[in-house]
Amino acid sequence: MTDTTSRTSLSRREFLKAAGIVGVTATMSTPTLRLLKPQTQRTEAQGEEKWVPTICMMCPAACQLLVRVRDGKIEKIEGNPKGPINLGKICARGQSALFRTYNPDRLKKPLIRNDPGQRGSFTGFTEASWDQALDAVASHLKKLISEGRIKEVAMIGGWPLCLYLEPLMKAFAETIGTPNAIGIPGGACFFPKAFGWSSAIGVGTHAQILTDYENIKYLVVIRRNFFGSISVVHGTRAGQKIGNYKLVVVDPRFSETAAKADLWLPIRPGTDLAFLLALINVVISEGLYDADFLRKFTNAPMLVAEDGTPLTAGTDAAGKIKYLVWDLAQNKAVKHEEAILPALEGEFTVGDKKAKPVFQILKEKVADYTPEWAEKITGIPAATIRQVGIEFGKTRPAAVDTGWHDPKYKNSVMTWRAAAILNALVGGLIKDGIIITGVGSTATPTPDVSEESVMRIWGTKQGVAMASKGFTFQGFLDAIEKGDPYKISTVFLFTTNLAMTGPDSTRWRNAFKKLEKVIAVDIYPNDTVLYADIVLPEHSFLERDDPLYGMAYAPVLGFHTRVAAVQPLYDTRHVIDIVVGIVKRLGEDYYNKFWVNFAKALGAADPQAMGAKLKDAYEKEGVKGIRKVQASARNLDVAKLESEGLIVVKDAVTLRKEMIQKTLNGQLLTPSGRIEIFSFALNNIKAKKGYQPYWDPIVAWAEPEVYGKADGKTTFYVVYGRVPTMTHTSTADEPFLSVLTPEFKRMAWINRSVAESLGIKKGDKIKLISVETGASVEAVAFPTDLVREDTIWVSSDFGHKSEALHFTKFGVPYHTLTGVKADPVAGGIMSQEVVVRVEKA
Ligand SMILES: Nc1nc2c(c(=O)[nH]1)N[C@H]1C(S)=C(S)[C@@H](COP(=O)(O)OP(=O)(O)OC[C@H]3O[C@@H](n4cnc5c(=O)[nH]c(N)nc54)[C@H](O)[C@@H]3O)O[C@H]1N2
Ligand SMILES: Nc1nc2c(c(=O)[nH]1)N[C@H]1C(S)=C(S)[C@@H](COP(=O)(O)OP(=O)(O)OC[C@H]3O[C@@H](n4cnc5c(=O)[nH]c(N)nc54)[C@H](O)[C@@H]3O)O[C@H]1N2
Ligand code: SF4
Ligand SMILES: [Mo]
Repeated sequence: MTDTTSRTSLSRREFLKAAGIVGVTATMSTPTLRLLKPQTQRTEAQGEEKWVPTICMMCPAACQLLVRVRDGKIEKIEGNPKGPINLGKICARGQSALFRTYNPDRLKKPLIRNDPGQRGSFTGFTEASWDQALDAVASHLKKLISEGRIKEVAMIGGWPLCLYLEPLMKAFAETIGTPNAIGIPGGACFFPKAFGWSSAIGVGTHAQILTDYENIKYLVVIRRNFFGSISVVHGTRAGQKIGNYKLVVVDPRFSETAAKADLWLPIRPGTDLAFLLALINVVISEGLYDADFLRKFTNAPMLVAEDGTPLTAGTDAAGKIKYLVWDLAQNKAVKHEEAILPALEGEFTVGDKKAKPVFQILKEKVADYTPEWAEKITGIPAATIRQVGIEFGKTRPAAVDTGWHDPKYKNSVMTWRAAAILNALVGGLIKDGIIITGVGSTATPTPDVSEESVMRIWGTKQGVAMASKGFTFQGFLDAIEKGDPYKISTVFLFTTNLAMTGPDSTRWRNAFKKLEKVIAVDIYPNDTVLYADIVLPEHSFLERDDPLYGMAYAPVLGFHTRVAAVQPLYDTRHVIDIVVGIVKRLGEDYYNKFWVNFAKALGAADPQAMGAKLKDAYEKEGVKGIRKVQASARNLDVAKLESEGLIVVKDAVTLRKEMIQKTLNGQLLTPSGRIEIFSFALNNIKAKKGYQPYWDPIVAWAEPEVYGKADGKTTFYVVYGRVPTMTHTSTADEPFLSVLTPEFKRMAWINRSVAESLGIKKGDKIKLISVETGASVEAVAFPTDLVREDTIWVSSDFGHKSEALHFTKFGVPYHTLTGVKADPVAGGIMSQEVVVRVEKA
């Protein structure tokens, strides 16, 4: 690890000068306050201030902002008080977002290099005009097209693109003719968790479901840290009501959320599923479940034959599966909606078949998952598990939190499925506890990707059940290195720092060196950008107008946008202008096709007509024109949208009522339209692949790969999390945030008594060595009682090597330790299936 201290402080002074912030010394102790104060005083006497609405892009939480601008300069950023997402609040990263525009390290002009041998460093680049850079991209694509090699192009997106403009990337890919375009967040962030939830309620991404923090009375949080891995929509809501609910935080280390909890349960990593199964056991065996909810809202009464086949009765007009229940009132099997009192328990004879309600099977299944059983697996005392189970069952509303990030283990899907089932048992779904957001209420099923895509072919080969969704970007490695299933020669990196955020990051770095051409769209010379041949710098988010977006996360249905707060400082472009600039150079046909594909990817009912409108509007007014077309297609008042930044079309009360009604009517996105205690999706996987607990149609214990592999003496589980003042690897170079982040959050946490026995002291350099691959990474030790004895905790935000970043400091690039894997259901990266040895460096 390089010592960056001296260049950091020097550059900070330079930065302050560059940002025009005078009167600030580099010796400040509370930089936040002192930095902002002089500027406020200095500008009071000057031009008129204006407040410009936008959406924060410092992390994926999409907080709604107001930006104070005077004399063409950004002075201050605040939460938009009208914003239903963050309710006027923002975090430290949002506050410091102005440095995203004024950071001197930004990419300021397109860059081209001719010697691919220099990939991996910032040397060898020459500044280019936009015409030169876009011509270079277009001529490479033309060459691939003329040689019939266009499928060799892969487009990989990071969260800043995927959250907002994945349709742009997909339309670009479709237009040039490659099936290989995917964002990394699906496999690296959320799909296993989302699929676990959606197997029960039809939706499950963090944008689609929200814990009802306003009303909750008992909250169990697993694998999540909403006060540390912040998104204000969750943190604010949970924080404002703290004290109104009992908070139980399950985490192998003492997180920021654990610090606010009534009960912290330091669980053995990867075993939350056993904990949840034992809670289910307690809730059922103590009779604390909500039978009425289960009967009305879920398929818990559905009859399942002895051979495991559900008794179905065709589909309705909307394609939803109809099924039979035993009606105790009529004493016969009828369709669910025709029953007066569906049975939850017992065994019945229907025709020549013996069948039991799903709830009965669940009860029998979890009978062995006692707190005593779970204690052995999780390390949490049985008495504590029983106590939590009883409290959870007796308090209403109670819920297991939605979670956000979890591609961590082989059993991640089943873990979140168990959370959903536990919530259903106490009526904590949709009506209470976990609610469906506006974005969730309008969700449609994720389409399959092309059968020819590398992601899908690779995922299928790995045996990933949901390979058709194409989230398995890991597959590009084999394609680049070995041409398997075919060669990928050209990669577009759209706003991703894949050289740090992809598992087995060293392998990614080496793979980038093997490519014919690498093109990166970014704002910073991050580690990944150093591997590019053509660098296309984007405007910062505060310098740009954006299209219209659905309001994710909020419990309302609404739309919002970005309005440019200031003119671009440098020779940068909007990513839409970049893509349009490329397709235009490919010729009129491609250009026209692009607009239709873009309209299609945006979900237009008539892509031809919408495409023509978008093209026309863009030619007249650029991105603002696109926004106008989108807004008028939804009958939204464009002037209001541009002045306030957002429009709510359905409030929280109306939305919730509608969702409850939809659930009762059987209109959820699940195959049966109801909450599925028996999952038809998982049952399909079972039919195709045979039975494994990882896709049990109801729920079952399934081990993580690392289970039992760390002894806490010489071998350890590695768990990671985020730091409140950092976002993944993209904020390490923010001068302000870098100063705000305490050093111990960059260190590797190791249990104090374990550290003592290994002779490791605070600040010692240590090595974490992967038991599986032998890969090793250096870290600075932080001995503490706040982590389990068998566990090492690291922040996932650090470890940059780029010499072009001047404000980064030390940290652990943990993805050098992770291998390339895929969980068997969702294809998630299994980012914590790692056991390490610890040595003094
Ligand atoms: N090491 C590590 N790996 C991880 C994670 C982690 O925390 N650490 N988290 C996992 C998760 S949950 C996720 S969601 C993924 C995220 O993976 P990535 O999407 O790769 O996340 P970041 O590290 O934030 O990198 C985002 C990139 O976008 C650039 N960027 C930021 N704003 C803009 C913009 O306005 N325009 C353009 N063009 N570029 C911009 C940044 O400079 C940075 O290079 O990573 C997964 N992998
Ligand atoms: N400050 C900040 N906030 C962010 C982000 C960021 O980069 N920085 N990124 C955003 C994004 S894209 C995402 S995906 C979310 C992620 O936010 P979260 O969903 O909260 O995910 P993590 O931070 O990965 O992990 C949360 C906690 O899980 C604990 N943990 C690890 N393994 C286990 C386990 O096996 N069992 C249990 N019970 N706990 C475990 C970790 O110690 C950590 O405290 O944060 C979002 N908000
Ligand atoms: S949580 Fe913070 S960084 Fe993320 S969008 Fe909100 S204000 Fe921005
Ligand atoms: Mo994420």
